[in-house]
Amino acid sequence: MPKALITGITGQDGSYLAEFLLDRGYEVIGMVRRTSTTNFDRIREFQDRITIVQGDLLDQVSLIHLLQEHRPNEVYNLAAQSFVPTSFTQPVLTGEFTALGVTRLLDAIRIVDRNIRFYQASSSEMFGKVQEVPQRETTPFYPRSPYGAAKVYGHWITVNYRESYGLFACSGILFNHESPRRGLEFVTRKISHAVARIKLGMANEVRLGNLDARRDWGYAPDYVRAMWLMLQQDHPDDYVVATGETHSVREFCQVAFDHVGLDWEKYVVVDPKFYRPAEVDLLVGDASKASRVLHWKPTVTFQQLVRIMVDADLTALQQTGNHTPQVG
Ligand code: NAP
Ligand code: G4F
Repeated sequence: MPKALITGITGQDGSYLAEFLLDRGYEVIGMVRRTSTTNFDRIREFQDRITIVQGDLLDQVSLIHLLQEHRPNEVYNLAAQSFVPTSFTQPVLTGEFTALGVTRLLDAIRIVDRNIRFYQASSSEMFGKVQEVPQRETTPFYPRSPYGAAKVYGHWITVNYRESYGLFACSGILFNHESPRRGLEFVTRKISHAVARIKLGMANEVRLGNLDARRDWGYAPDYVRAMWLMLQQDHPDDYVVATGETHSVREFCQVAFDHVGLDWEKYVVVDPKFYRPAEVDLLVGDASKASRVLHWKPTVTFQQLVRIMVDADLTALQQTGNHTPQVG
């Protein structure tokens, strides 16, 4: 039975990846950091089928011990401070988690077992002020936030450990991917949740920042399949994973409100509080390498994604009432 260690298992992608690997017969070890209260909402349904272990990307000794004790065949490094606005207010901490955390884990692998296959969660945020449209593996990086800069470091240290020590280390340059499990602070979920609340009479507006920003939005379960495929190849490499379509935040609002029969312009309020010190205006990926080598293709369209998210929030709110906190 192959064994995989997932850092960031309590996050959106970690929870989908764990389910995906369990379905393929993997033993799954999920690393969580110590908190005073647990945050297992996304993994509760299959928690009894995985092993939860404590570790922290800030603490290299914990990573070495984990690898020594559990001896995984594959390590998926999904843990990060992943919210771009927080990276502007906590740039040093973001660098510790999202940049240096990658080195701590790679070096733990180098010390414990160089045969471990490693996946690094790189990001389209690395392209930032884009130097080419669409963006591909060879497009130069120009990050626009401390988060983007930290991910560039994480990307290059992954390449460096592959080239220096022969590690099977891959970097997946994933464009935005969303789902009903997306954190409430990210724009897609903020919109789908607000649409459901407005439709149910629980709210009467949603305050957003830059409606002109364009993203290449895909469906998270499709993207975790790409992560796994990267580690099943004969050679380690880096891949862009994207749908190839780009849409604005405004379009996301239109489709989401349309889906419940409401006019978005009556409910969306632009609030400069949500503007960023530097913005990424346009992202659209060229995933032709992933298609050619991994035979990967997205299965969910933009319109379907928006409807999946709105429907899930409507159902959850109808079942549980208004228990979800409103967040910025
Ligand atoms: P997410 O929902 O924010 O999950 C982040 C995970 O990292 C959580 O499980 C969090 O644990 C954990 N974590 C944070 N700091 C940690 C630390 N010091 N030690 C151990 N664990 C820590 O993110 P996601 O959307 O699933 O994304 C997964 C990865 O892909 C991230 O690296 C993100 O930057 C990257 N990425 C995401 C996208 C996207 O569109 N979703 C696109 C490209 C790249 P807690 O539960 O304790 O907070
Ligand atoms: O949903 P977002 O916060 O995602 P962002 O910044 O693109 O980052 C996400 O995708 C990256 C991949 O490219 C990941 F690496 C990263 O970890 C994260 O998962 O914002 C999307 C866009 C931005 O341009 C933002 O300015 O939406 C715009 N926006 C407009 N109003 C808003 C809001 N974003 C948020 N979060 N909240 C708003 O009210």
